[in-house]
Amino acid sequence: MSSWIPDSVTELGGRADMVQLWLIILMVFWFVACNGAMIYFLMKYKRKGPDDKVLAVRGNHLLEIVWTVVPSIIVIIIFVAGIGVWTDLRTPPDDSFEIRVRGQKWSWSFEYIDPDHEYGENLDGRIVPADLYVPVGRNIRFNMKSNDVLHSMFIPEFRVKEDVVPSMFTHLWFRAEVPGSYNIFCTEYCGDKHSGMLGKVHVLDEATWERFINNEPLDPRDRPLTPVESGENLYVKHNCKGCHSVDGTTTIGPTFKGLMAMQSRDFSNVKAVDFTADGNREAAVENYIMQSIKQPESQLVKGFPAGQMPAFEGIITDNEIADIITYIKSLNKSEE
Ligand code: HEC
Ligand SMILES: [Cu+2]
Repeated sequence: MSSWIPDSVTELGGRADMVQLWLIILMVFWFVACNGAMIYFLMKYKRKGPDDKVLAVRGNHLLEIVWTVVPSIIVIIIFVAGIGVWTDLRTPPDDSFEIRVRGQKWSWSFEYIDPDHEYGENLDGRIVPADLYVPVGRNIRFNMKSNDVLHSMFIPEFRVKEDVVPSMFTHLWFRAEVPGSYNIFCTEYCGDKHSGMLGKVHVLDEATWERFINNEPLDPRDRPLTPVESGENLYVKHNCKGCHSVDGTTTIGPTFKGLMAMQSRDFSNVKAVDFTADGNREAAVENYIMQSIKQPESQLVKGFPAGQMPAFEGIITDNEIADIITYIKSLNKSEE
């Protein structure tokens, strides 16, 4: 079953595939059998002429019983096989490791919940955007919620899919048996950049997982990112890119180009920051950007509607915001 759908890398996914495969085999068998018999009888009992008398059959109890009992048994077998996989899919094992998932326009973020410090002091509360890292062979439970509209979490290789809705937690769980990187899709149309709401689950072997929890580069040959690189990385992973260009074009939000110099945008709405004050204007703009990322509604740029940009308070750390600002500054530098 590998050529036309992605390989399953979970045990449950393999079982779901088997149920699906047998359903398809049964459907094809009965389709051919019923239609074949029908076509055969159509030809065999075609009326030969006006004198050809039709055979009058009044009923056959044996036949009635057979074609009631046999399909009933088949349907019961399908039900038992299906409900078994379904129940297991819906029931996370007790020892599952919890990860909080937040969906918002148009990105995913993941927060590790490790209150007992099973993985050391470093992991509890860590938030990563777009790319989720998990250890191989571990039961993982997603606790999911949307910050805005309806989304849906779909990981084809794990055979799991579940809606992500505002004001309600939904769940799914999986245990990936094969290290590798697997796609995450949003499968609930959620606006303009819905198709760009992508992510990956990276299933790590033990050694790589150790490096991840200790905040080391996953590949020992990699050097740590510079602040500008880290800022650009965050810009892509949180999908700021979906709404903010860096080349001067206005898309859903204002472009980041010229932001430090406060070019080509109308700040007359923004009361919280006094950009005209003498002294450190750079610091004023830095604080304005930080506030705009945490609480966009608090200071809307003129000409853009409220309710577009999601609030990143609690999702992006101050340190990461500093990297994003360094990245925005680097854009303006290359212009000069
Ligand atoms: C869904 C679209 C969307 C996403 C995603 C988004 N923004 Fe925005 N952003 C907007 C809109 C629309 C505005 C203008 C209205 C406002 O000020 O909130 C804006 C305004 C801003 C501003 C003020 C810009 C200015 O010119 O004064 C900053 C800074 C900003 N966003 C940073 C970010 C960063 C950083 C990210 C990613 C972590 C991000 N945005 C993700 C839509 C978005
Ligand atoms: Cu979505």
